[in-house]
Amino acid sequence: MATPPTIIPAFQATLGSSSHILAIAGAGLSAASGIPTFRGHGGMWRKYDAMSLATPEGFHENPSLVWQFYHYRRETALKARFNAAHAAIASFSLPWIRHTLAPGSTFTLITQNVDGLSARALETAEASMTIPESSTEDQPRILEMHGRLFDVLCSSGSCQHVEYNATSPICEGLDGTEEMVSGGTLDPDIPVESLPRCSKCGSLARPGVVWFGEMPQHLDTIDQLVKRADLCIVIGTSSTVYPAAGYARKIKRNGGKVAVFNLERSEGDEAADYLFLGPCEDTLPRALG
Ligand code: BJW
Ligand code: ZN
Repeated sequence: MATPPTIIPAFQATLGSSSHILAIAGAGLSAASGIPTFRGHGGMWRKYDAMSLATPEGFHENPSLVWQFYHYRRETALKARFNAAHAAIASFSLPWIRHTLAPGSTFTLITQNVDGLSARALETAEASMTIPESSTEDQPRILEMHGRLFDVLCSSGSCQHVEYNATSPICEGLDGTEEMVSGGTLDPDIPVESLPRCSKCGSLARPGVVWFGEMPQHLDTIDQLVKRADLCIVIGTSSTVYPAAGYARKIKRNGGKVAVFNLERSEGDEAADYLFLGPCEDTLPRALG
């Protein structure tokens, strides 16, 4: 396939004439923050079995393995800092900044990432500026469609209590086991009594992330936003996991434009009008700046 253009002024002209902009992000957005991706070089699914660690069946089979993996991911995310790409998106989320490039436009970031770094970048951007009184918006700035590492969910069907818990370590039974995981070994034998428990009913808790075969979050809102979007910015995702992988093509079919920011060629290129190859922490701040 021919390479779509990589011309920042042409992309910015499209930004300038867009009314409803969506960004769809994946693990590549957080790569520069030291969070491993899933499928590429050094990807987690090359080292660990996705079906054992990221499915409800895997959790049912061996919650010890799954909790260790997610404890390691929580500890890594807690130590990480958001990078220049998160910061560029966060600034662009603020209407009074975005409207200098894309007057009158709306914007939402739909992220598949569960590390919370985009939300942290947005909080920082919002806190660093005085918000003009006229800046009320009726649509969310971020939707974390695959959940959040720091949400802890009761696994009992009759309770379903969810709470935000960023404690480190989340429980004594997992303390220090992150060292084993980073070395590539998982301990299948931590007793369930020593794993995180629901603070309401005492049942075994699970990570509040969306596993294969589960329904992603905010789908109704996302479907509405995808229907009306006229520009889709695809950032650091292999575009292989659905439904997220289908959004750019839907927007393109509705007459919208697509810009892809990725280290390398990906499935998302199929729909691309613009393709910015390279680390998004370099390309995105230039394109949105
Ligand atoms: C850089 C970079 C840098 C690196 N700068 N770029 C056939 C057809 C359609 C669907 C299915 C199907 N068969 C099965 C399904 C369903 C399944 C699915 O899509 N499977 C595929 C594998 C085929 N999907 C589901 O089960 C989903 N639910 C669902 O479909 O419900 C039913 C339904 C929904 C809607 C309508 C109707 C019905 C749920 C999917 C849940 C995915 N869960 C995970 C784990 C989350 C928790 C956790 O984090 O542990 O989500 S799996 C993993 O993959 C994680 C990610 O969010 C997701 C996507 O990965 P991502 O982000 O794209 O990462 P990578 O590693 O793949 O790519 C990184 C990219 O970055 C690369 O391209 C690099 O080049 C690039 N990069 N550094 C720029 N510095
Ligand atoms: Zn409970």
